[in-house]
Amino acid sequence: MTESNNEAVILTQGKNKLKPPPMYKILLLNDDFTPMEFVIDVLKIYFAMDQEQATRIMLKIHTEGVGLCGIYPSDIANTKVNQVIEFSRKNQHPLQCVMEEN
Ligand code: TYC
Repeated sequence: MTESNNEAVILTQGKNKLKPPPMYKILLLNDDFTPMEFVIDVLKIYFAMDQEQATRIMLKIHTEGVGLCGIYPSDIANTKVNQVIEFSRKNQHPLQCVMEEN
């Protein structure tokens, strides 16, 4: 057996100590100014929801104050939060999007 094959045997026999990555919830917050249709567009564009799902989540945020958009690893969650905030500010809406460890 070659040296590299011996290494492979040792590595596969060792206890696998890899933990799954920490995951982050992305939440949208309600406000009095952002149009409902704009929030639905955000959910469709950035969170791959269809019209029905996006409408249901938007109404949940509207009535309860906060709603879950998705759960992602930290780099993806960060990117999405920044994209949603940039898209909202470019359209002059105060929509708030935050992430928290799951
Ligand atoms: N409350 C807003 C309105 O009545 C709609 C809204 C829903 C805003 C969800 C933000 O995250 C939000 N136009």
